[in-house]
This record gives sequence, structure tokens and C-alpha cells, in this order.
Amino acid sequence: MGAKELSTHIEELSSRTGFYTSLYPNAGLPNQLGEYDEKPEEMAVYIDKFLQKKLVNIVGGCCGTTAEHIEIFARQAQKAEPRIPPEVKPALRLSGLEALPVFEASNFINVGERTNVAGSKRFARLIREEKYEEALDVARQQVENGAQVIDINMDDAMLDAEKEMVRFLNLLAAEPDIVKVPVMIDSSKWSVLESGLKCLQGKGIVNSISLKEGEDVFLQQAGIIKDMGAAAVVMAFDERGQADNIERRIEICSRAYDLLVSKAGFPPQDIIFDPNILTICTGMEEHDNYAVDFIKSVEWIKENLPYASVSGGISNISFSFRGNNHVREAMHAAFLYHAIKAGLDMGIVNAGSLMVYDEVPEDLLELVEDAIFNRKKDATQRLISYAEESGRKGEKSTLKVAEWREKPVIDRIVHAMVNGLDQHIESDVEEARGNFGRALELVEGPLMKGMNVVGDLFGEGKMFLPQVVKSARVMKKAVAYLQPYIEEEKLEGDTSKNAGKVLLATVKGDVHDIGKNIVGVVLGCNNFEIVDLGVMVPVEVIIDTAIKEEVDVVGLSGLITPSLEEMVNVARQMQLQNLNVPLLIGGATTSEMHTAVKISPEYINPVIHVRDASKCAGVVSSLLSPEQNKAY
Ligand code: THG
Repeated sequence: MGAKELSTHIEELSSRTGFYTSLYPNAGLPNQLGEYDEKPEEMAVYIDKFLQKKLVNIVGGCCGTTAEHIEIFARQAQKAEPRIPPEVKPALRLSGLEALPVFEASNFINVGERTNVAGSKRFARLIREEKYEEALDVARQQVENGAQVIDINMDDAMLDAEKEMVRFLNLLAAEPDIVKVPVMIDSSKWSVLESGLKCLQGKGIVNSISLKEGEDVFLQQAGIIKDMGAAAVVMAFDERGQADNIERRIEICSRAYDLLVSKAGFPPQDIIFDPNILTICTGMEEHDNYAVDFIKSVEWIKENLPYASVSGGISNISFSFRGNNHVREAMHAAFLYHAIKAGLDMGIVNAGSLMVYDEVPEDLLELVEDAIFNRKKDATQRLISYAEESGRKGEKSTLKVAEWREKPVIDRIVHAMVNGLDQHIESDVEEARGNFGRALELVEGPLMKGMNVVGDLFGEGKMFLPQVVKSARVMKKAVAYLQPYIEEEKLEGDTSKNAGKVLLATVKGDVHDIGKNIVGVVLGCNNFEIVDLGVMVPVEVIIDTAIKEEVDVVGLSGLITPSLEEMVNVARQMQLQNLNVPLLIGGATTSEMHTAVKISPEYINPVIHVRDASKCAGVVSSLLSPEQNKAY
């Protein structure tokens, strides 16, 4: 790569590494004859920017550069101030092929549980029958459903767990759409964990180690994990067994922490405690306080063991209600909501079937929370009665389905979106279309309203990524259904003139495009030409396309918090490469404040936060109208 092509990479690297940086670009990319054409003065423009921005400690030139190139760089470097490596704050940083950003503000990391032979009959059968393609699909579905890490477990009496783990991880390594996320290797056998570790790219997680065989074994295993650069789940087990009350959990976790940090030199940010999520509602009184104690221990760990994270196997809590997924999912939703409030950082879950806390029926929620908080003597009995009754009325209670189906059509659409139910969305949208003059109004009205509810719940920590993914799919289906009608209405209008060209992209690291797609539809209906680059778009692609296509406006979209930072980066690069078009910012976590304070200062041209798709046409027209532009 040449200096230009390296600019986004050096910027990213420089902002993240506590080490010194050295950059020696080629004289551009090779031409068709394999020669390098960039003149010293051309490269010098970029080198100077890197030096001014203090991105490099050492600079030079590789292929195609000559003594004249180096002479200019050397003169520039002499005048520059040295780069001071930033202090990198300790934090759990995981990666598959891509980094999993861990931010204080990020809701919760969900680990997909389905690739577990002990936790899924289907996956176990696929591995037993050596149907690896289908087994890989199970992993792929987890990721598509929003799992941010995948847990892989091959512990089964009938399987050679070590062999199967190695085989599956090696197969996974060739599936970039799956192993872009970090892997959590799950086994109760150390040999399986160690062999698995050798197959991991990036920085994964070992699940798990504990003090059950004493300090020596524990420290030795921790040392190997540290050397191989992984993080570790540490279970609250010791020589005396499993911790099942708050005192024992504290005793074991603090002892393990001290040993790891002081004796093994284990980075505390790479410790993930699992203080045992144990099954409640078993009918045994000794088990009634399990959830309460777990939640208390989460709080204690977060307060007392600096930089350590906390995780757990969420579905364990509800084993008593096997066969009744409705009750189980309600328990998971409520338990997660309260555990996350107490500080739970991650959890092993069934990413595809997470219920939204706010949507758990009120009567069921009360029963479930009575059981979780152990606040009524007969909580278990009453939850069992509820389960039996709803079981009799049919799994997933047909009654509940009928209830929301009887609401007015707009309410049904919002309900379907919030709960990720796509079954009736097309017929509901068709029905609602009769109430609106134009199909586009339906998108801008009720569908937007549904997405806004989802956005709010996500912001309040009551919805998680996998659920948002489901909502977005419902929205997509609705918009796709309306698309032909929207096109038709567009033809009826005046399409003779092209109002301008707009580039849209969901920034790198983010896969959410539902809002962006709606913006595309709305702008399209207003005669703007759309260049949609899709999702996960690297900054260099955005900029190159904007230049090549001579667009009039660039619009960036994103849903997750890390996208905010990436948008700042895109603005900075647009400035660095002297783009001269307005920049639009939109998406659930974006805000007027963040746009004004963090993004706008990076870019000299107008940077506008667009709250939702209903606003975009007005904003873009104002920006592109010679009369309104200045005032706007
Ligand atoms: N802590 C840590 N690791 C763990 C757990 C934990 N790994 C395993 C487990 N617990 C978490 N994973 C699961 C996976 C599936 C289920 C529960 C926990 C589950 N499965 C259905 C069942 O058994 O009823 C299976 C249904 C089916 O066959 O599809 O509930 O606590 N560190």
C-alpha cells in the first residue's frame, strides 16, 4: 500500500496501541507493470499529515521510494514532534477475525449457547452423525441472530471431545462470517480446552478453569491461557465444591482473583467470573435463594475485583420448566434484566429466542420475579400452576397470540416489530395501507414508531442485540412488501429531474441497516439518486466511492455505540482527504449532542444529525438548494 491507502490503518493503529509505530509505505500501489509511480512530493503530502497528527514514531519508504523520497520525509520528520503512545486502559478486548468492542456503555455481550452437544439435542446429533456442514449452520445462525461470541462444547460420553473440538474449530476457521466473532471454548476437560486454544484465531475465551483441583493446577492452567493470549472464565468452584451461597461465592472469587493476579501475572481484565447460575423452582427450599445470591455476587465482584467481568449460563436458571419455553423465556428475560442492572457483563444465551422484558405478560412477570427474588413462600408453586395452565392451553399459549391479534392494526404492527414477529406483518401492512394515502406515509408513520420503541427499549437496557436484529427483520419485510407501491407512487410524481446523489453506508463494525434502508427509500421517493454501500463499510470505501461517484451528500448510519467512534473517524478521514460534501449522521445511538461535539469538529463541511427517516428529505433538499443552503 501507499501512504494514502495506509492512512486509515495508521490512524486506527496509532489511536489504539500503547507501542511505538513505524510506517514505511510504498510509492503508491503498483501499476500494471509492477512499478511504483508516486512522486516524492505526492507522498510527502500524506507523510506530512501523519507527522502533524502525531500518528507515527518512525517513518520511511518501501517499494518504489528513492533517496529523493526519503530526503523529503527526513526533512519533514525533523520538524515534527514525536508521537506519544496513548495510555491504553485495561479492558477485556476479545476478537475473532474482527474485534469485539467492549465499551462501558455497551449493553451486554451475549454468547450463543446452541453449539453445545450437552445443551442442544440437534447439535449433538449433527456432530454424532458427522454432519458438519449443518453443524456449522447452527453456529452461523447464532451469529446471524446477533450472538456476539459463540460457545462451543463437545463434552459427551459418546464422543471423543478433544478430537471433535479440534475438528470443529478448524472447520470454523474457514468460515469468516462465523469466526468474525470470538469463540468461547467450553469443556470440563482441560485437555480439550488446551487443544482447542491452539486452533483459535484472535483472542477467545477458555470456559472454564477453577480451583476445584487446587491452586497448583489452577495456576498452571492460567499460565498456559495467558501465554496463548486468551481470556478465561473462572467458575466459583474450589476443593470443597461448588459455591451455592453468597459467602462461598465471594470467598472463592476473591481467592481466585488474588492468585491469578499476584501469582500467575494474569491480566485482571482477562478474568471472567462465573459465580454459578443455578436452577431455581426445583421444589427444594435450599434452592430458593440461588438467583438472589447470584445477583448479589455479581454486584460484589464488580465492586471489589477491579477490571474483572462477570458471566453466567442464563438458561440454567429455568431447567425446572423444561418443555415450557414460554415460562423459561420469561424467566430468562426477567433474570437477565436484573442481573445486568447488577453489573452482569455477558451471558450464555439462546440468542434466537430472547423475550423482551417489557413484553413479558404482567401476570407472568410478577410470578417470575417472585421466584427470582424469593419474595413469596409459594412462588414456585404458583409459577408451576401457571406453567401447567398455559401448557394445557397449548405451548407458547395460543391465547396470548390471539390477544394481540385483536388490537387495532397500527398497534399490531408496533407489537410485531417490538417482539420480532414476522408472521402476520404483510397482511397487517396491507390492511393498514387502506388507512393511508400513500404507502410511504405508512413507513414514515407506524413503522417508524415501532422502530423508535425498539430504539428506546434498547437504550434503556430492556432489549438486546439479538432482539433488535429480529425487529429489524420484521421492518425489512414490511418495507419490502410496500416497496412496489412506493415505486408506483413515485412514477406518478415528477421524476424528470434528479434532485442529487446521496451515498449511504452503515459504518464499519456495524451490521444494522434498517434505518439506512428506510432513508434510502424515502430519499428515492423524493427523486434523489442513492448509492447504497450496505453495511460494515470501511472508511476508505466510503471515501473512494464518494469521490468516484461524485456524490452530493454522504450519510452514515449505525446502531451500536462503537459506531459513534467510527463516525468520528470517517469525518476525520473525509477532512484528511479534502472531501467537500455535507455529512449526515443517523441511527439509534447517534444524537444531536454527539454529532455537534464529537463529529462536527473533525470536518469543515456541514455535519447534520438526522433524527429519523421522516426528516431526511427535508434536510438533504435544504443542503442542496442554492437558495436555502447558506441559511440552513
Ligand atoms: N457457565 C459456564 N458455561 C456453561 C454454563 C454455565 N456452559 C453450558 C451451560 N452452562 C450454558 N449453555 C446452555 C445451553 C443450553 C441449555 C442451557 C445452557 C438448554 N438447553 C435445552 C435444555 O436442556 O432444555 C436443550 C433444548 C434442545 O435440545 O434444543 O437449556 O452456567 N461458564
